[in-house]
Amino acid sequence: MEKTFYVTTPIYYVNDVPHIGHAYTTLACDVLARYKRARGYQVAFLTGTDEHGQKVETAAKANGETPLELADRVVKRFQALWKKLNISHTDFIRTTQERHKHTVQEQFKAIEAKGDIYLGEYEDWYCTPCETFWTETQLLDGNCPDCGRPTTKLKEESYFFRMSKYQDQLLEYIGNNPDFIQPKSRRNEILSFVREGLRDLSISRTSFSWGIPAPGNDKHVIYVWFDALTNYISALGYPEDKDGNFETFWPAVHVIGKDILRFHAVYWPTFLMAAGLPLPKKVFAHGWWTVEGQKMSKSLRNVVEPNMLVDKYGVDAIRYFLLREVPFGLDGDFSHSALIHRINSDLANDLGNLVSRSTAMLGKYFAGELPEPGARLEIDEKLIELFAANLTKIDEQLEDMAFNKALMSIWELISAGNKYIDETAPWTLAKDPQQRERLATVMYNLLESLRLIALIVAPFMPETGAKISSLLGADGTNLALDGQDQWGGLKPGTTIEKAAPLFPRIETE
Ligand code: ME8
Repeated sequence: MEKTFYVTTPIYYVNDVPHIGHAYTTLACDVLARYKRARGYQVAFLTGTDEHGQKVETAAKANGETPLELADRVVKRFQALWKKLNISHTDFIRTTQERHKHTVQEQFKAIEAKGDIYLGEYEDWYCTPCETFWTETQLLDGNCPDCGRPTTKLKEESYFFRMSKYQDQLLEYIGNNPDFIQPKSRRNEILSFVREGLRDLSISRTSFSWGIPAPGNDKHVIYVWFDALTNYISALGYPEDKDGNFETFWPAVHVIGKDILRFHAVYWPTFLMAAGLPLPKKVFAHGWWTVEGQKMSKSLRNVVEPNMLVDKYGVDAIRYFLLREVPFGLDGDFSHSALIHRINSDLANDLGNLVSRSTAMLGKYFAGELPEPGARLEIDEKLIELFAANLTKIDEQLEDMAFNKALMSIWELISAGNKYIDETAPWTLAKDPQQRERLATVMYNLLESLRLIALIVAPFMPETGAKISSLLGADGTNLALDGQDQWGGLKPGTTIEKAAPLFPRIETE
C-alpha cells in the first residue's frame, strides 16, 4: 500500500488580511508536506478560508459590500501570498463552496439522527442597538464590546451538540494517545479542561444569517466552529467519497496556533466521535509571534506583512527565519535585526560560503569536472557518518515537528563541510602533485555533501535546494530523498560550474 500523509492549516478568517502569523502556520505545513513527498509519501495538503459568521457579516456591512464580495477579495490575497511563499498545497477550501456546505449539512443530519443534536435554548447578552449577541466573557464591564452600551440577558433558540456525552471517551482517547495533542504542556491544559466537565455546546444561531442553514430549519445558521472544523473532511469529499480521497487520506495532522487548540482538541474530536469517524492523528498547537516585543495588532500598526518581507529579503530567507528562530510550540518575537543576523550568519556565511568555496575550488583544481574519489581517510569517514546520522535524526525531528532542531541538524552538516575544507586545506594539497588523488577525494566529498544538503534543505528552502541541485547537474525539480540519501550519489565526470552567491549579505548602518 502506498504511504499517505494528510496535513492541514487552519482555515483563515477573511475579515483579516494575511500576516506573518498565518504565514508561519502555513509554512510549517508546507515543510512537512514537501518533506513527506521527498520521502515517497502521497501527500494531501489543505489550506483555505473561513468565510461565514457574524464577524464577516459585520465587516462586509461596514465596507458596503456583501459578505461574499468581501470574501472573494480577501481570498485572492491569501492565494497570492501562498504562491509567493512557494506553498505547495494540493487543495484550497472556501467554506462558501457548495462541496463544503453539503458536507456540513450531512454531518449535522447524521449527528442529529443519532440523537446527539437537539433543539434547546441558549442564554446570552444582547446589545439591542447593535443587534448582536455576546457571551459573558466578551462583554466589557458588562457592556457591549462594540458600542459600549448596556446589554440585556436574552434567550435564543439554539441547537445543541451533546458534547457532555463524550467527555469520558475523549479523556480515554487522549490518555491512550500521548502524541495526539502536542506539545505536552498544551496536552495537559486540555486534559484539565476536559476533566472539569464538558457541557453541551450551542451549535446554531438565529441572530444573524451569514452561514450555512441548519437542515430543515432555515431560521438557524450553523455555528461557525461546527461549520469551519468540518472543512478538513469536506475537502476530502466526505461522506460520498466519490474520488476515494477520504478513504486514502483521513485522518489528518492538524497544525494550528495555540489560540484555537480547544476547538481542535475538544470540539472537533467529539464531533468526529458522534459521527463515528476516526480522530485526527495529531493536533499540534504552535506558539504566537510578537513583533519587536509587542503584540501584533492593527491598532498598533505593527502587523508584519509577509509580502513586504519576501520582496525585501527573498522567500527562502523568510521561510528559514520563521522556522529556525523559535522552537515550534513556543512563543517568539519577530525583529528585523534578528532576521538580518540569521541571513548574514547562517545563510550568507555558512551555507553560501560552503557552496561558493566548494564549487570555486572544483573549478580551479579540476576545471569544474568532478573527479573520481580515491581511498578514504578517517576524516572522510567521519564526515560521511555524520551525514547518515543526521539524516536519520532529522527524520525523527520532523516527526516531532521540531523544525528548529531539524534546521540545526542541517546546519551541523553545513558547518562540518566548512570545517572539512579548513582541515583538509585543498589549497595546500593542490600545490603538491603527489597529493592529486587526495585532492580529488576531498573535492568529491565536498560536492557530495552539497548534494545531500540541497536535498535535505529543499523542504524548508525549495528555491535554494533546487538551485544547488541544478548546479550539481541534477534535475532541480526532482528533490526526492527516498533512495537518494545514501553517500555517493554524484557521478564523477559531472561538470559543475562555480556558483553565484546564493545569499547576498545585508548591510546595515
Ligand atoms: O482562528 N502568531 O482563523 P484566523 C502565530 N478561522 N500564529 C498566528 C498569529 C500570531 N501572532 N496570529 C494568527 C481562525 N496566527 C479560524 C480557524 S480552523 C477550522 C478555523 C495563526 O484567521 C495561527 O495558526 O484567526 C492561528 O491559529 C490562526 O492564524 C488563526 O487564524
